[in-house]
Amino acid sequence: MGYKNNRIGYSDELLSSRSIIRRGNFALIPPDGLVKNTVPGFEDCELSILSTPKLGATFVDYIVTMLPNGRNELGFGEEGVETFVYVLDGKVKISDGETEYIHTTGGYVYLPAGKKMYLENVNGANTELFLYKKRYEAIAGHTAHVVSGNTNEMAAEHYEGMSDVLLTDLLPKELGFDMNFHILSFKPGASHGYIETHVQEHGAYMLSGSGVYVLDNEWIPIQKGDYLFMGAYVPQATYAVGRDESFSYLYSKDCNRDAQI
Ligand code: UGY
Ligand code: MN
Repeated sequence: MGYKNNRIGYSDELLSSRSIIRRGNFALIPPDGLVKNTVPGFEDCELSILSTPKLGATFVDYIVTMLPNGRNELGFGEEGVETFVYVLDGKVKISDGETEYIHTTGGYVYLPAGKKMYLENVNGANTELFLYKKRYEAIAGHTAHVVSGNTNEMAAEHYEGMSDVLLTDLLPKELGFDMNFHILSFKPGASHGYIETHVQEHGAYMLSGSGVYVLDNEWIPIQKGDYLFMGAYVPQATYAVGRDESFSYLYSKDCNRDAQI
């Protein structure tokens, strides 16, 4: 199995953890508790599974370190499942079996249900990825399509009228898409304008800086490299802390679909 942080043997300190798991509600998963999982198809990759339906999510998130020869030639995804990859650090070749995309840090690809994602590390060193999959919820008259881009080349907009909070939408605002990925970036001292309570779920990976997050009225310190699951309706907001670096995170959000009854 092995730990993601590659530590072995006894700790000199008392055992402790910042992890908080409230199944169906929210979870904070810092890197130190993560183990490496073997997933068929991922060769020379150190992969940890984050959110799953067992935690209360309707999607699955992963953090993946591709070693220099890392690859997935079998194809990530399955019938009826959409996939998304974001390059946290490094360089990777991504293919849907027809078209190839080379992406460096900040690059991403969304593949609609029906296409498998093939991956190859072309960095000559490790490459770090964030991966996502979800069962696609189709609606009549609309479809999703392949999207490829790099967030470093995209314009961010002021979030809810606040100039020190920036929002980037990674996928188009089209009804064919049943989810979107976003990056929210808070300058130190910035915050949400209010505590949100909504039906949509989030899986969020902290890209930079640090903050204090309120989840279901618990105030939780959080920093780069941590992962959050926010379940439906969990009250949520953050204050960014620190001096210079913005507190930024990549997150998924379901959208464009009515609630089931
Ligand atoms: O889009 C969102 O719901 C976002 N503002 N949520 C969050 O940052 N927790
Ligand atoms: Mn939200």
